[in-house]
Amino acid sequence: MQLSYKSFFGALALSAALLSCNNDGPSQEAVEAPAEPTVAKLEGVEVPSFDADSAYSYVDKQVNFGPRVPNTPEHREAGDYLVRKLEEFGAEVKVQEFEATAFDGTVLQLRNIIGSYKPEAQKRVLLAAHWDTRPFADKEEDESLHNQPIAGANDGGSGVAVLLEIARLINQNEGPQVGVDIIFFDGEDYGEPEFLPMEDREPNRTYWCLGSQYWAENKHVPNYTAYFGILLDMVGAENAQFWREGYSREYAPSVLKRVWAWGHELGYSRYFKYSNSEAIIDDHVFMNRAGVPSIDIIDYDPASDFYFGDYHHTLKDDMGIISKETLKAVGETVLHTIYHEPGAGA
Ligand code: AHN
Ligand code: ZN
Repeated sequence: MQLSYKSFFGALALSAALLSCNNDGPSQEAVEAPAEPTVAKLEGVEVPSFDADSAYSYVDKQVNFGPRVPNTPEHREAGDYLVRKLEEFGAEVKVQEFEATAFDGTVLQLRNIIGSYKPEAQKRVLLAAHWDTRPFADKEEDESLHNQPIAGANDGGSGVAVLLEIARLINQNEGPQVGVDIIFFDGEDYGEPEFLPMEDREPNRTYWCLGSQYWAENKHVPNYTAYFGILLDMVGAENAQFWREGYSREYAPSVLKRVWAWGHELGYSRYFKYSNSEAIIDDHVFMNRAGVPSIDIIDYDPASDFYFGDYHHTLKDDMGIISKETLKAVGETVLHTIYHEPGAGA
């Protein structure tokens, strides 16, 4: 019997979902930091400097719309704003509108929002983040709060904000040699709430990452591919910890190496840790499934009591936990990685 690529991937994905969401399973593994992480620099390239105040203002703007929960006016308005910003920043914008069915049968009206730079360039990099926010504060201790939606300043807001700032900079300066696609995925955070009993869950499928699952099956450009992908998820909390996540190590080890080397080169080793964490179900799983070797920069620390930060999926995830320094560490690291990537002719 032949095990198809997809069912193999699906099985992998699901076992990891169970592990990571329940915060158990094998967790930490220290790895040696390379003596000197080496970065490959392109001569004569000027990397624009990341403006952390600007990025912070984009988090604040999103939070001010209210929770970006699918099928609400706040979600629609925030999505319209993201389309306008990418247009204002000179990207070629495409919007994928689609419906997806949630774990509880609700039909969600979703939009993936895609902005492209140098759409004609053969060699491309894909940068992504999810823009929706979680409908439930299901990790609050107080059960009466479980059905409240979260502000999602970090979970949702931060990744989008860093990418908007990168879009602004690409537009205002000479862009990188490679083409760049920025995708804001919808419906990432509509996975089953923690309080939903196991027997009420459908095995063998994931209700997380609905937008990236749709995109993997319906690319915005036929036969689209990219040289590599970077997913930003929860990249704005004070004292964020980015470990080398399992799928990233498995499917995109060289990308991980380059990004971490830039993080260290730029002085951000307190965020980019040379430690391995287990695999986590996130949009990069479907970016990889779509053929783009992709990593996840995600705030996840198996050495802490919470694994994800203590704000995760609680009402604490608001502007109070956002740090300009963290946004800058991630923004600068990603900018250097893409600006020092040679174009197709090089
Ligand atoms: C799971 O908890 C299975 N995945 C985490 C992906 C996620 C949720 N990222 C942000 N919110
Ligand atoms: Zn979340």
